Amino acid sequence: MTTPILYSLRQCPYAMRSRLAILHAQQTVVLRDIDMNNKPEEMLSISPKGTVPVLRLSDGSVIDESIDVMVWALTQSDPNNLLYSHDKNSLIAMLELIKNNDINFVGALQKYRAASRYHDNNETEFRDMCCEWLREIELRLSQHAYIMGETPSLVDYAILPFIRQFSRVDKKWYAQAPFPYLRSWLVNHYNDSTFSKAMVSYPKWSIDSDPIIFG
Ligand SMILES: N[C@@H](CCC(=O)N[C@@H](CS)C(=O)NCC(=O)O)C(=O)O
Repeated sequence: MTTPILYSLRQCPYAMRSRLAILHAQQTVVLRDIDMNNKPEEMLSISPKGTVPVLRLSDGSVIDESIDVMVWALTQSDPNNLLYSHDKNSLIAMLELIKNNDINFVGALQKYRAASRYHDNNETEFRDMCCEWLREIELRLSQHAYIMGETPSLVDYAILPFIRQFSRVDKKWYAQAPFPYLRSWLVNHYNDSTFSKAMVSYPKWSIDSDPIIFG
């Protein structure tokens, strides 16, 4: 039985969420942190679309959507019940929320980040678009400690890397934004050893690198 291989990128929010799920699921993978300007043939041959994360399982099958990597990992083992298995309808609701995040929030976030980088006049407009989603999350976090309830779920780890990105665009604005529950939720995640483990920096992978066991 060979260990699954995860093609990853430290700062990529999609790769980050997959690493978080792998750690929470107590799975072990061989991690290959890639150079996006020189994507490895080994990865492109199994996933020609060229995005990270890509997970190659021991049976040769390939998972190349971050949310599918998360669900795969937690289906293997879910000691903290991030899939809320006690409630049959939860997974559907969670995937719906994550889809909303990935389409609407991430779209606005990319525009906000670009506007900030190029000192574009539209920065506030795009930030306001992001805030529509953040208000929804803030409301949920004002009712319970995590997005879906009193315990963490798939949604928390799926959207965490994107909220982190948002918080770093304009740190001064974020620090006084009307999202106190969101801020403390984010800080709590930062203080979690699993988050630190997911963010460890590894040398870039090349064909003659020693394998990095992650998990
Ligand atoms: N829908 C994909 C999106 C992944 C994605 O877009 N990852 C970025 C890096 S953060 C990427 O690989 N972009 C391709 C590139 O930069 O060439 C997923 O959820 O896995």
